[in-house]
Amino acid sequence: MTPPLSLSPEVATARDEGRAIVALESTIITHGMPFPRNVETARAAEDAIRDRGATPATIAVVEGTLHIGMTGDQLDRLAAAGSVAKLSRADLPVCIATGGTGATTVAATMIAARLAGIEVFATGGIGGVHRGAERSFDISADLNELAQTAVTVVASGAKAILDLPKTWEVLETLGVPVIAYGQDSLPAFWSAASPYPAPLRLDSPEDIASAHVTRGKMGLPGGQLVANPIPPEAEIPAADLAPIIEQALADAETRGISAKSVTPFLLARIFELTEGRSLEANIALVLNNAALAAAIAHEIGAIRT
Ligand code: PSU
Repeated sequence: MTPPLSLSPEVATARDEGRAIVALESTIITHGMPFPRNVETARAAEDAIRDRGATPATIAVVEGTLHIGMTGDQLDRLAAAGSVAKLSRADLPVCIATGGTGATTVAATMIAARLAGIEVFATGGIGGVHRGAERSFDISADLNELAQTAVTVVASGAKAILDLPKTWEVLETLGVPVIAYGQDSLPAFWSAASPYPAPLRLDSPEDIASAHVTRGKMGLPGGQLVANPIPPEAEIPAADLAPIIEQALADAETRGISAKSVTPFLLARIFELTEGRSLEANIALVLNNAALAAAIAHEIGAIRT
């Protein structure tokens, strides 16, 4: 049974020609950034991939069709739509079955990429274990997805609004390779370094591609998380951010924000509290991740041919 996938002409051609393709998610557009910077960033991320000779495939569900690669018009409409569903593993089939429209999270984008035969995906930061998870049990479905879907995800670690040590512990338990790119510590989204040592470190797209292919050959389910630090000129030092994150978390608690709304609320509140600086950093790291993902996709292609 084939799901209702729709490949954009650009992605269909790239697939026919066996060219490198990089998936991009859409929740970052609808729930992660304000309009119009969201759509500008979506286009810039696509261009960062094209500039490196690979093909971008932005993924979203529009009226029941799972799009792998979107037209400029579709991106504009999605970015400007006020309330779009945020689709993770549980919601994706229901949205498709009922003709709905929604943006895909890391988990849902991995599923869609895998269905389309795309092995590399770039985003900003994965979801993870929320602070206070010992009370709320709020753990992103992104973590389980990394354990079961064979896609290499390039992100700047997990978002620093989360409980990072618990997030890394869960990924370790799930057997997900967490690979810092070119440094010994794990990045912390808006900040390049953190006190947490990286379980694995690789210094080249070739090595990351080789690890991806080896994992597949061994028949191991699941993907890899490549934790790519934000470029130094764009980072916000962790010490500057700590009180801001605390403030945003306190505001979320006061307002009773829960479940899927937590991450979008915190990102928007941190944007206000940093007077936009967090958004500039987020954009810089997304573009940097898109570029690295394109290089990894090329190397996977080179190994396979
Ligand atoms: N990267 C960003 N901004 C975002 C996201 C990633 O720079 O908003 C999205 C991804 O779609 C990720 C989601 O899957 O945040 C995590 O949401 P949650 O914590 O509710 O699982």
